[in-house]
Amino acid sequence: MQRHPAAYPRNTKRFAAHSLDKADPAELKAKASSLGLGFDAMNSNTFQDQDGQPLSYKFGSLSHTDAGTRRQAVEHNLECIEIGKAIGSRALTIWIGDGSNFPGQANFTRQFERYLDAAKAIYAELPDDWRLFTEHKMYEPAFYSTVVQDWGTNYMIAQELGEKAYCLVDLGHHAPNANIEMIVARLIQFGKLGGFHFNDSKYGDDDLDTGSIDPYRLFLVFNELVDAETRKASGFDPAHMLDQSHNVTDPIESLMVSAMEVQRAYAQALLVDRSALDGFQDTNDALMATTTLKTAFRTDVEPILAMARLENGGAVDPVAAYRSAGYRQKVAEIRPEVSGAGGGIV
Ligand SMILES: [Mn+2]
Repeated sequence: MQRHPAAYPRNTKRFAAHSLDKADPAELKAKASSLGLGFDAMNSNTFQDQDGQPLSYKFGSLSHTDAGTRRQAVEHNLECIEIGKAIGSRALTIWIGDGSNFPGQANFTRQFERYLDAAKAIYAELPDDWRLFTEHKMYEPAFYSTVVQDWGTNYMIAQELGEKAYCLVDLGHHAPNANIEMIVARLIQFGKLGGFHFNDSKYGDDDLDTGSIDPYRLFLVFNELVDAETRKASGFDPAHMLDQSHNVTDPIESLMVSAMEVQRAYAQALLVDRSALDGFQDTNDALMATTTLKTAFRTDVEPILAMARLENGGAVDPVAAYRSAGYRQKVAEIRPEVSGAGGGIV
């Protein structure tokens, strides 16, 4: 499935744009504006070969051993920036599938040096008011080693590139049981948290719907975000996006439910009694500290969320409203059928 990371709307409705769409940017921007929509981060794609592409990314893109292939990948990212400028985007997200599948296949150091050189060439062309997000991922499609495999390497990249470079955290791109909320805290502490690709996972990078497996982990991530927001952590301005694979559901319905799960986690995190938590932490009362978090997590905030939707002109029950509107059936009649094949890995 080709996945299109979609922005989680905060105050304005913004969506991540996938660069493969070569629709006329001006037309796209005008249509989106007429609907009150905007575009968030551009996502480059050098992890799949495109039709008519001269050089293959089979053995890498930005870190490829061949300078011409690296240049092609850099040019693609620069084109994403140009399209992004035309549609009002102000961020570029780079995720590469580069790595190796056998011990000895690649020299770790030289491969990362090539990546950094290519990333610097992209960064040099980044407009002043843009941000560059790099996304780490533990494995897949490179199953032995991945160039940007974890938040440590991601942080090194952001440090090497400069102040407009930030780390993107995709919840699915970690080892099972990794303490993602702590990674989030670290990146906030050092001013390098760029934002999120929200999703959930049972085994690996499953890209299941946000909050569908472990809503408590999502809450714990938001607990760190609210903590940073509350103490006005410097440079804290994360982008919120959903990056999921919808295989058995209507993607629009899944995105609605996932957006609500993100809002639920945020609302619950806002309910944490932070001064009480601080006190329990300072006095090493582990039981009461964790109970303070659980108390907020167990609070049913659904009535608050439903009222917030209503007051914002939305539906109390978005999925029910969407289904009764018959939108899916209507557009299915006028839009051409497209193949679901493609095997996108993000
Ligand atoms: Mn992602």
